[in-house]
Amino acid sequence: MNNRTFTIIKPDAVAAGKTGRILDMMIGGGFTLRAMRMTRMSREDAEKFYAIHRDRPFFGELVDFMTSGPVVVAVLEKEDAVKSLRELAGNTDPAKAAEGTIRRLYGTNVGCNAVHASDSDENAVVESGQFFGEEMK
Ligand code: DAT
Ligand code: MG
Repeated sequence: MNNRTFTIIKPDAVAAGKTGRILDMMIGGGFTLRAMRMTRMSREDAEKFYAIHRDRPFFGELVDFMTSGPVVVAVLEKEDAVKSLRELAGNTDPAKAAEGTIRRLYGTNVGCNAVHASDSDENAVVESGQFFGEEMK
């Protein structure tokens, strides 16, 4: 169960026309797409997705941002997928992310940072389930 992760190409990157380049980096990095679609998150979707952060001072901004435009949600497969995608995504703050990472290349700031990448196998399953439900069973 360590071969799948979940990603969101966030509204800043989609609006900037970076969807193709980001998917190319993921596929070029050895990931296989198992499910993918473009959607617009409702406030309910975003609040549920980021529920763990609901008491943080940036929660309202985070929900505003994630619902501000279309996103691309996808399930990716690769050996050690969670760790591998976190590395490819880079630090939460694009200014601190390593050269060549997605967030360094395409992130705007710590709040608007181009992509989400699940942080554990358990969360990858929960997050994939929120958007793809039965398809992933
Ligand atoms: P990550 O997305 O790297 O797992 P996280 O789980 O700490 O980071 O935070 C989730 C998202 O919340 C993050 O991608 C962007 C936003 N966020 C985190 N820290 C923030 C901050 N200090 N100010 C504004 N937004 C922040
Ligand atoms: Mg996180």
